[in-house]
Amino acid sequence: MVSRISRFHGSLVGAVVGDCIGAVFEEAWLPGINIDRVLRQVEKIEADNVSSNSQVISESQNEDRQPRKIYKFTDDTAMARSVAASLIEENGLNVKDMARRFSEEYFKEPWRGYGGNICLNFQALKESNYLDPFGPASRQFGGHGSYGNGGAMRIAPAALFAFRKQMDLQKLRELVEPITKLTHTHPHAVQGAMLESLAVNLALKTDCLDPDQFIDYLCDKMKIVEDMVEEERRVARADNTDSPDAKRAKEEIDDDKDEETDNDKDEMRNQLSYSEKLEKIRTYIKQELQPDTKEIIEVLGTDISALNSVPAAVYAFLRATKEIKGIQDRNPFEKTIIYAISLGGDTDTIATMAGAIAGAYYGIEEVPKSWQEACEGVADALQYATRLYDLPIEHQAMQ
Ligand code: R7I
Ligand code: MG
Ligand code: MG
Ligand code: MG
Repeated sequence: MVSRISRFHGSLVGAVVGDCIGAVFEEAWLPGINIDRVLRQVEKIEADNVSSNSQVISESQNEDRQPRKIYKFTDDTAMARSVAASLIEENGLNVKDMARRFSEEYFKEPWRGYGGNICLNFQALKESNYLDPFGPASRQFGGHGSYGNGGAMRIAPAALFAFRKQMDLQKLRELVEPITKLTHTHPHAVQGAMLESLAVNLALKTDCLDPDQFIDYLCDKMKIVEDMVEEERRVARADNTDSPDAKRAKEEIDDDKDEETDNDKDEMRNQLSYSEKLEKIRTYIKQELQPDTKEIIEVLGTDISALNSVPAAVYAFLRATKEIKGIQDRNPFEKTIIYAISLGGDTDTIATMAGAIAGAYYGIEEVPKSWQEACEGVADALQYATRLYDLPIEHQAMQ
């Protein structure tokens, strides 16, 4: 059986290698990538070759070997590291500390490939000296907040923390929701971070994976989460409409209103919810023949929004338990990452989320050493995982 510490290491390192390797393809924003092409990239990493490559921005020297390429992590890992560091240092959630870490990290290395609008958020947080850590995010995009996947992509350390503290669904939500709302207040972003954290948390405690049971659990929990998030939003709207703060915020939002286009509204109306997408995944994994990439892109989505990327990451993890042509000789962790990237679109983020789930189930032993050596930030991820694992257990209500 895979030890728990190996799973902690596997999850955070899995997230890092998914980000670093996925980032090679992110900018191309391809609608699906031939699996052989992804495989060739992975083989290149494994062969440790020295040819020039635009993703390579630093080199490290091995004693007898030629200079080795290091694949840089992106914003996904940069933000996950802040989540981990804050939870560890505070032994709990301190939103101002976390907001400060996000923002300082961004201003230190703004070139990590951050989402287009999140940067304004960091600027506003810094200017207000983090006095209102949720304010700037809540005023973005006409007041409904970003629906980007930036909340879900960084949440794995919180899932490990929640596992250590034996949190139930309610406690998990009290942790994940504020972490997400520091930058993303849209319900889809919050629900997406919940789905990713539930999947990592479940993978950590699953000893013998049954894809049907795995998806059943997530489906049940996400139905509850969707109801809770919607209800809270409805109550907040009803409570807030008359307060002076709300009036001031509304003025700022109105200035911003043109950001929410009719296109956005149309898109929202046509989308399946998370639990509906999980139902689709349930159907897929029961089938003999798995759907092709085109169908996954159309039904689950592979873009920058949380709703159109977190389900694809969950599916990649489950898909890797089945035959995938061209990569059958690879272990299931490797299959998860290669398949996740082959879906195209937001490759670093889908691969980081899938990697966090797969690593939490298969453990660090299944993450190839050559990948670990080639990706920046692996040593830190191992340390963060150890420190999360070593946090004191506090008994909270178990389900
Ligand atoms: O979500 P976020 O942190 O971006 C994460 C992505 C990952 O792929 C990373 O790897 C990195 O490449 O970026 O950043 P946000 O700026 O909050 O959201 C990302 C983008 O989603 C925005 O720049 C918008 O283009 C789009 N977006 C929206 N567009 C219209 N209406 C997010 N929310 C909205 C919206 O409400
Ligand atoms: Mg990124
Ligand atoms: Mg990007
Ligand atoms: Mg991305």
